[in-house]
Amino acid sequence: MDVLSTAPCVQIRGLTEIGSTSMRSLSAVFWLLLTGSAVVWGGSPDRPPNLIFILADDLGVGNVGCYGSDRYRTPQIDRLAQSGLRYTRAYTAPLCGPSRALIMTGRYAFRTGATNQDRVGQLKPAAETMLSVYLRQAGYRTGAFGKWSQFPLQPSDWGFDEYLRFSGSGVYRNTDAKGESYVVNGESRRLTADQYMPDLLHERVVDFIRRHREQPFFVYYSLSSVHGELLPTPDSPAVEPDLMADNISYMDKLIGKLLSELGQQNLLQSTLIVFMGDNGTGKGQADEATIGGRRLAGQKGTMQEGGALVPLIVSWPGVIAGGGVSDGVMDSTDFLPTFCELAGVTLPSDRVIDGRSLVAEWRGTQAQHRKWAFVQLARNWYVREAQWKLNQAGELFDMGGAPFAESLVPQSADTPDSREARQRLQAVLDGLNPAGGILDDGDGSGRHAGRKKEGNSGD
Ligand SMILES: [Ca+2]
Repeated sequence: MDVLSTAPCVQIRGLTEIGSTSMRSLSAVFWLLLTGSAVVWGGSPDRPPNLIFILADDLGVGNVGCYGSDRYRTPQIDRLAQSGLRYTRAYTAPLCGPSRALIMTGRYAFRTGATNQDRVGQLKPAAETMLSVYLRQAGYRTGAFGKWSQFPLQPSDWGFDEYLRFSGSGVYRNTDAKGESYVVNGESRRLTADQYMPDLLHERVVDFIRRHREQPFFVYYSLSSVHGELLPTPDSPAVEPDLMADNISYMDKLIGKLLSELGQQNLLQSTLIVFMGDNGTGKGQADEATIGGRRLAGQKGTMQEGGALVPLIVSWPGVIAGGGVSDGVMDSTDFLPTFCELAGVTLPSDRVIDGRSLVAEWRGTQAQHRKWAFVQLARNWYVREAQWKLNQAGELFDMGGAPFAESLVPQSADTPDSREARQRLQAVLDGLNPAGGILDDGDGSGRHAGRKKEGNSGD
């Protein structure tokens, strides 16, 4: 089905997309004629959706309004959720680099070696293929904007046509040493005193979309927000700013501006938007990221729920029904096969892709696309079902109290249900066999490879 020409006009809480479907269909035909081949659509005569992947940094579920945050307000992200589907059991790795490697390769860390931050920096394009490469092969224009750490090389070495990247994490102003310069398509530029990196990123993303709106595009929009060190935003009060709340609000405002831009460009129906956090709330912020007065168990960098559970919202009006909440387990390796299916790309047969496509679930032809997620950092891992979690040491946890509590179930206290869960999840781990893959060589923190903690891998 060509969503461009047949999707109904929809209203997203104040964001009206005025249908000009015939014009867009003509544009698609024109593009096909221009290129002379349907291969730009991934072998399909229908234009695949634009893909905008917004990745917030260190933003946990307790920082997002529609997840029940007590303290933080995110009206624009909430509006995005109302227009699409919000996942309550989305899992990724509990640290930036390993999490991003899962998203971009669709493969677990014990296969790629991306078990800690340093190891992510050792990934090689000759060995691993990023989502951007597959999408470019299918005719997408690909752009990466924002944080590129902890990946090595430049986005252009990994399949991105265009990029703006800064160094490290959490760059906002040039007052930060790592914020003095940034790189645009290989050219280093100075961040000036009047420039604010989140605004700069927004402008680059909008510019990219405007220039490539006549063909399918993939935007990897990798935010500074809300990784530390946090600074006052342009909207912060001069006196006693609440840095976390202010930065969340500013990020939220920019997402609202992006949605408005897409609405003005008549691109909402033809664009799949993903909003996700790359890992749970950081340690310094986790006590305040409560939901219903309760703190999550664990935080960024831990193997408890607050490490790997992240906010995830997908919006694609006309395909994904609005206002949905999914309690199905979702794993961040799933984006690669999902996006490849949408682009018409056949997955490679020379390697294991761990992710499973979400497309049938989104189209309503399948209830849930998977029963468990796998989470790894360094030499620790677990497999997580909706109600249970089993780790590398064979410890089973009853997750009925998640995300606030997880209860160890000693084997001696097994019920018939827990005994079955133990066997079922152990069979999953046996099948994956993480210990038989690339073993972590680091200090166990998930940050460093083969050396002590006093390195400079960032987080
Ligand atoms: Ca992060």
